[in-house]
Amino acid sequence: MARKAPAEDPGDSRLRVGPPKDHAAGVPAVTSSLRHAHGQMGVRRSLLTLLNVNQKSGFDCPGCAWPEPGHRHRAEFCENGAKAVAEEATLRRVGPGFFAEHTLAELAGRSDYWLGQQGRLTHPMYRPADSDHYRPVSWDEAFAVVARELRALDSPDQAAFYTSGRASNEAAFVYQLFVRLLGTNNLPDCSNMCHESSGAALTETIGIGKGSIRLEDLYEADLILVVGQNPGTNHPRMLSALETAKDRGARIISVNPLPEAGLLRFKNPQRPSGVLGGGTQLTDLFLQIRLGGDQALFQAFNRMLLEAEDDAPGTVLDHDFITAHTHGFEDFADQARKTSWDDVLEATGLPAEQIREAFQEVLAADRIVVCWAMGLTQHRHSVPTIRDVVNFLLLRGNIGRPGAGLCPVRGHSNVQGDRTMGIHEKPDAAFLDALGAEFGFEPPRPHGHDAVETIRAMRDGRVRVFVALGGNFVSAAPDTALTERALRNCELTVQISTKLNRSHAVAGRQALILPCLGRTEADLRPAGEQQVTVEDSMGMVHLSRGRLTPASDALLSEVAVICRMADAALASEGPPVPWADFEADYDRVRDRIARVIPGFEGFNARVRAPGGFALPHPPRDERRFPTRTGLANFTVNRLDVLRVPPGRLLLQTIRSHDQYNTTVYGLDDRYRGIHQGRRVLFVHADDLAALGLADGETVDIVSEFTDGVERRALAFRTVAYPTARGCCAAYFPETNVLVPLDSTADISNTPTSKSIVVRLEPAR
Ligand SMILES: Nc1nc2c(c(=O)[nH]1)N[C@H]1C(S)=C(S)[C@@H](COP(=O)(O)OP(=O)(O)OC[C@H]3O[C@@H](n4cnc5c(=O)[nH]c(N)nc54)[C@H](O)[C@@H]3O)O[C@H]1N2
Ligand SMILES: Nc1nc2c(c(=O)[nH]1)N[C@H]1C(S)=C(S)[C@@H](COP(=O)(O)OP(=O)(O)OC[C@H]3O[C@@H](n4cnc5c(=O)[nH]c(N)nc54)[C@H](O)[C@@H]3O)O[C@H]1N2
Ligand SMILES: [Mo]
Repeated sequence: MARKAPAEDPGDSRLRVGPPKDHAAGVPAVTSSLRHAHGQMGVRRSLLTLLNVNQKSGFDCPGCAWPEPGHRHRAEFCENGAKAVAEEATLRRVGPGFFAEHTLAELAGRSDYWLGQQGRLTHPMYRPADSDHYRPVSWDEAFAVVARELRALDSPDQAAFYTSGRASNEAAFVYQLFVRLLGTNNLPDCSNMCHESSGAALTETIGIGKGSIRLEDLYEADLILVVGQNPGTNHPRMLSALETAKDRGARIISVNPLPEAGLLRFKNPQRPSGVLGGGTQLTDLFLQIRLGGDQALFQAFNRMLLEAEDDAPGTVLDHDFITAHTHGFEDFADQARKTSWDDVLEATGLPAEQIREAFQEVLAADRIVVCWAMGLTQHRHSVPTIRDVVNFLLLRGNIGRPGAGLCPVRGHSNVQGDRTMGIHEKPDAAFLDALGAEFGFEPPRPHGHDAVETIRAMRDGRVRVFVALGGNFVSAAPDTALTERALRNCELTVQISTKLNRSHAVAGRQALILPCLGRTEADLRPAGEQQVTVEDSMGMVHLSRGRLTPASDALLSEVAVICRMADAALASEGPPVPWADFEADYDRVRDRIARVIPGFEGFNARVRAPGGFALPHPPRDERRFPTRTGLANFTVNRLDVLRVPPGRLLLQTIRSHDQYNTTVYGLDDRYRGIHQGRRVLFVHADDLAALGLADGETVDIVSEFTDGVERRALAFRTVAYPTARGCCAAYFPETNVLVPLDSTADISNTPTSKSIVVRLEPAR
């Protein structure tokens, strides 16, 4: 194995480490977003663009899925939304000349940061079999290649169609329709690596895989638990919502191995006190939990709730709710009473008094909201953990009433909408029935491959064509070396993308880059300007309309790319589908969505109302739980304690403040005190000492998994950092090499990106 660290960003040699910040946002955030925007698009374009983010007639911020408040500020964007917009609206271009200059091998050796900095893709490009360069092609030629390779397969199940969560509802709907007409359910998506555990746990327990609150509920809560989430960086607009909740008297408990700046204190740039004063203290109680300890924490709460009820019958639990709306209470309660305190203390690493202190907050609160993100979903026992969160809320009737409920905070801006549109490798029968009836065909019924299964299938030659609607699969997926081999093993890989990334460089024998319009750009068609729709984290559907001149005349919208690809690939086979009409006028797509997907009746009219419309959510709206039992299900979950052999640490892979998943905007992680570098490993000072290491040393991180394969990430600088003991943290995607493909969450099959057993070795 090469002993040299991978080709890295020039900035790495200038790495500086300072103390972490104790607050988020405020003036530095505003200046930082403007500086970044100016660098990418100049001053005039920056202002025009940023003033249109999330306005009622503007475009949906491509940053995250946090909902827009009803009353919007003139500038309803955050620092990181501004960066996401600047990244797309950049004036830099990657045209045919660029590809003539660079070989694939050369591009594959570049970092995600360097690749992203090259700019927007401008032309469809084709890599002929085994060539070391891409060359320009016409759109028709490109679609002919896709059609030829799909027809050459023995079965449609030898193709897989990935989706990243930025695709609009309209693009997602025509995409899954095409794939199912082709005859497969191989529709892996970024959700498989993200909130799949939430979907799996919620569908089983409450009957719908989505959160049960609206933004207003957060404002009305007495207690908000923010668990396994870093909103200061990843959902900055959530901080304003938490601030409003605080103003109205809410208490906030943060549960996290890291003391994340945004959770501790928030300086709102849109308030005088945020610019001039000390800002708002958000967190009332910080529980610095061990990685993977949350199931134990919620089981402890559940046991204490039952015991408090025993001590004062009729005062703690919501018996009316439990009797009328739930199933399985007795079995659950029997088990919960037996929860072992020793296990709880070991798993959480928290002092018993702190858990009791947190429990007093729980007892004092009538209305409770639990928010979570990747800190809960990317562990082996994520599904049981989220089920225990559901148990916790069910005990006191905290689902389906104002100010209370479940709040899985989604990542990509339309990841929830894509699932609603049928991007799912395990579609439910009712959806397939409706789709088949509308278009006059029998959709395939067997389940398809999720993201992890798709990698296995490509590795083994069972999937030969890989198409991606957005995203950067090779960098987002686990086990980088294996995933690279898998993709290179394909006959054809196709990337529908806005920006250059590693998935264009690590390609199949033949490869296509199909460049498309982004959210910020005007989609002008002969039939008139087209708009798309998206669904936010709380089930609100609204329009998004770009205004900017497209990055190149050669770009097509995602809807157009998919419709033309489908037309070419399906030719005259199967039932007639008016692809050309769909492409010309997205209202025609929405008419079909309205007929296939419940909740979208009258779609075209309702989505044009200001602010859009809310999708139905039976548990939230009417305390109706469409589960197999017809009730909300309590569940019995074995407590899983992650044990780490001596001399080892649990590693979590996280986002810096200067990245959007695999898109690296810059090399700083300001809130954590990191400047001009990314190869850092955050470890508690006492753990460093116990391992015979110190702050500032260079180590290799070696992942230990039962398959005996040695996975190694080279040359990380240790940073003594106040994380929970026994735990460490480093950035994704640099550390994806360490996540074993076979290390996934039970049931959801999500890679365990937040709990990898590692040892550290001084870099040789
Ligand atoms: N600017 C920006 N915004 C983004 C993204 C981005 O990359 N950049 N990505 C988007 C996407 S797709 C997503 S899914 C979201 C991700 O949003 P987050 O989930 O906030 O992202 P991560 O950086 O993975 O952070 C995980 C957080 O959970 C904590 N954590 C890890 N393990 C545990 C655990 O076992 N228990 C507890 N209690 N805490 C734990 C970590 O310390 C960290 O604070 O953000 C979305 N928004
Ligand atoms: N180790 C580790 N791995 C992880 C995670 C982790 O926490 N740790 N998090 C996981 C999570 S939560 C997620 S969601 C996945 C993310 O996985 P992906 O969604 O696959 O990755 P992104 O980095 O968001 O994709 C960025 C690329 O999308 C393309 N793009 C951007 N906008 C558009 C658009 O409007 N249209 C089209 N067609 N393309 C566009 C650009 O070319 C850009 O390079 O990664 C997962 N991987
Ligand atoms: Mo995500």
